[in-house]
Amino acid sequence: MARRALITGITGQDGSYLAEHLLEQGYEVWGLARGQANPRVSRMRRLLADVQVVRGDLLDQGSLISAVERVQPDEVYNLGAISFVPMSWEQAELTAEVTGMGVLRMLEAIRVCSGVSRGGTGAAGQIRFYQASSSEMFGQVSETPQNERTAFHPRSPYGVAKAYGHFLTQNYRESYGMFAVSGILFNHESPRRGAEFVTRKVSLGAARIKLGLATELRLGNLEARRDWGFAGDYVKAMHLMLQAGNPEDYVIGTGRMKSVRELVEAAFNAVGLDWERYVVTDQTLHRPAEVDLLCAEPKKARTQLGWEPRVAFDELVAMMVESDLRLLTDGGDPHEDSSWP
Ligand code: NDP
Ligand code: GDR
Repeated sequence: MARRALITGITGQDGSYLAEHLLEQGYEVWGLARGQANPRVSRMRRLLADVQVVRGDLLDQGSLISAVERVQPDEVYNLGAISFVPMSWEQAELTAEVTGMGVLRMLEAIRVCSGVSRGGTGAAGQIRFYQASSSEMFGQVSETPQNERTAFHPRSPYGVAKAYGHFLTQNYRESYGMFAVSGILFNHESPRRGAEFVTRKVSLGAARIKLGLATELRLGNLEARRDWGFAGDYVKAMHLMLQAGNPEDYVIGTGRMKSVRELVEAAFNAVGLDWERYVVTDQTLHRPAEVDLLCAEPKKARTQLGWEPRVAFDELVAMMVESDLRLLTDGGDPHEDSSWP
């Protein structure tokens, strides 16, 4: 019988790549979708016709229990979150509820549906759980590169909520014997990345300027450095973590850092333009507390899971810029939320 996976956050970037990967592996894939008339659900259905949809919201405990009861999954991937860091200052309580407490509700839904009690039972390992933890938990880093033992110092309400979800996942593993793991993923991007995140904002900006649709691109801190990889590579690590013999947490990244400035340079080079003529820095786009740098040490994932990133930074930027040039030339909709500058 096909293994069954339930993915929260199915309408997001990672949800789509993970669903494609699991379908290729022969899984029956279910996506949890919220809202009465969520336009992202119909868009997702067009891209992923074979994914079945179950309604539910990370804010609603009962809906998660019903979803787990209905789907009877072998694996649950909890990707749903408020994931845009600046939004977490504007709506800190909502971020805590969705990104933090949502993890508790999902773990409780699994615990209740599989009849798991304190100390663990035979049923404890039946549903395997993946939590989408984040390198934002490292925040103001205490060492570079960061690995599974590096201390956390989150710098945003988002990072704090993710740290709660991370420790809770570990705690359910230790308290109930659940197969519950966290992937501490560093930034990963793709042509499907939301337009509010810097890589996509830059690829869309460069493409628009190249096509004469815009004359400038406004950005915040150009000195921040990140370890950027390709989302299609990273979802494979999520799946591998749930196939391992033991439930453990893993850092996933490339081990290479680039600055926002280097990202901009690469994107404008890809369209043959000099970025310094078009990029304007804007103080209002700086964050109340910045994460200056993040760089992964993915050694554990390499040695224990056999996972390696395949797409390098320059290739990733070129892929995103080319995709946005095509999209804009064809008159496509970049699915932007214009409320974010
Ligand atoms: P996206 O922002 O693209 O997707 C977030 C998803 O969460 C959407 O499908 C959204 O659905 C869903 N969601 C939001 N609120 C709720 C809710 N109340 N109930 C149920 N679902 C909800 O994120 P990514 O795909 O980029 O990331 C996936 C996960 O990985 C997130 O948890 C993110 O924090 C984490 N992560 C991402 C990294 C990255 O670089 N991409 C790095 C490290 C961690 P809707 O359509 O309903 O809004
Ligand atoms: P991040 O991603 O906060 O790392 O979180 P984002 O792309 O938003 O920012 C990366 C860095 O770029 C700087 N920056 C800008 N960022 C945005 N969005 N817009 C700008 O105009 C801009 N100018 C400079 C930021 O200050 C920051 O330093 C992502 C999300 O996917 C999280 O959910 C995930 O957990 C982490 O990656 C790992």
